[in-house]
Amino acid sequence: MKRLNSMQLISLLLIVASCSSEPKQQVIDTPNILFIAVDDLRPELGCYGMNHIQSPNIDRLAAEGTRFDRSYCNIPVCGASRASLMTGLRPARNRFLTYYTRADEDAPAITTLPQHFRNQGYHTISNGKIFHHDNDAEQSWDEIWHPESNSKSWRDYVLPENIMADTSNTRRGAPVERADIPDNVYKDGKTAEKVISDLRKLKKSEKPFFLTAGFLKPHLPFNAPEKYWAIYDGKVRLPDNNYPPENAPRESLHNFGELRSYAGIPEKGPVSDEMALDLIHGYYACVSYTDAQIGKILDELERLELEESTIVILWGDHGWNLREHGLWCKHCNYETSLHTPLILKVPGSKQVKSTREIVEYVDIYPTLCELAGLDLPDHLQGESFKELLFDERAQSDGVAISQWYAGITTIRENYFYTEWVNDQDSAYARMLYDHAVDPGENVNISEQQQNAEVIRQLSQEMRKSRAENYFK
Ligand SMILES: [Ca+2]
Repeated sequence: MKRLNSMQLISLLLIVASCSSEPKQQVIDTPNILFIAVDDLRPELGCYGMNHIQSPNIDRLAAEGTRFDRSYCNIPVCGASRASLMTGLRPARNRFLTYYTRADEDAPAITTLPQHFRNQGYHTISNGKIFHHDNDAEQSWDEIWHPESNSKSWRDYVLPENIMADTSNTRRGAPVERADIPDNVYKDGKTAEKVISDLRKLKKSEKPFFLTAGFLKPHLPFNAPEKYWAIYDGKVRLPDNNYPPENAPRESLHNFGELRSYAGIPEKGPVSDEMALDLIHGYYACVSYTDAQIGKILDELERLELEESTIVILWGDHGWNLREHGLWCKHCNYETSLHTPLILKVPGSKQVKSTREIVEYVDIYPTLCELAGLDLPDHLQGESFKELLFDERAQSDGVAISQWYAGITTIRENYFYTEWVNDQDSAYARMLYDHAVDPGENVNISEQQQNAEVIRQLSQEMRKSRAENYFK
């Protein structure tokens, strides 16, 4: 694979050189990696057919690479999803369950994705939120950098009233902030500038790089500069399904505690329509703000002529509920929490534009290794989906398994099946949705007799996937 990549790169560079009197890119035999992680970004983007969202830069990347239409995180919470993706290990009964999980505590002997590249001679840089804030796996990196906050907490407010109200983790400032400030005042603007300066530095280096950009928005609080809010003034709509699915098990729903800690959100009960519109507006503003920062980095990659030697991957760590099922935040087994944007662009190759094959986040580690011609560490539990990038007829194994505590979701074809299991591995609640007829997951059909065989198969699939080490 390494040789093939080199050949492809060299061929491309010869073509580029023949078209120009100036020497272009230094020929390298190992592609760089630009690894863009976006916090809480669901696939509500222009390139996913959502024309009400302004995301021209992510759309451009998607147009040049492969867009994955059925990509799923393995666990819908920031720290655990990242720990799983970065180690290539699935969450299990006692692994990667919570917000606080440290990758290096849970799996001390595991070589992380960037660490593996580092061991092969790559220069690795962590910028912003890649692992979970300070819960980083330090052995992975040559350099670690985090942007400074404008306020006392990580929530990075700039308006005095929000800074005043944000006194502790249980008494936070407003869930949204609309401030007429330049992009680089908030953390993500600073991150874009840092990554750009890294690109300039790395351009001069002999070593290949694994450079990351970990953007914090659209994570709460939805703080974005005024101009990104203005895009959506008067254009935000509420979702149709502001109610729990028919026959939904109570285990599938939660009280969106993450949102309730913000000022102005009621301690219990639903969020008002007015507040819901403001929250959705803020989320969209943050998506467009982050998209603009990504654009600055992609522009610099092109300007430095590093595009021809750099693989670009963009992913969101999990989905988000914007009032679907009456829910907010992630932390559940509905598709809104599990479905993620994933885009991969490989230089020097004609790529498949998009694929509806099912992939999951444990597959990213082996895929990047294969694309860079690196060996696959023995511990990996996912499968490379490299073939999907170049062959329209290629297929994945067709299954994704995601977990939120005791609830385990098996995704196959049009079925989304969740089973809640106890310590004896016996199910005490379940739900099944058929996206062929119910893409919004509004009617749980797990107790309908005609679905018994489908459930038996999906349940078996789930147990097969976990057999390796789930109960350890
Ligand atoms: Ca997150």
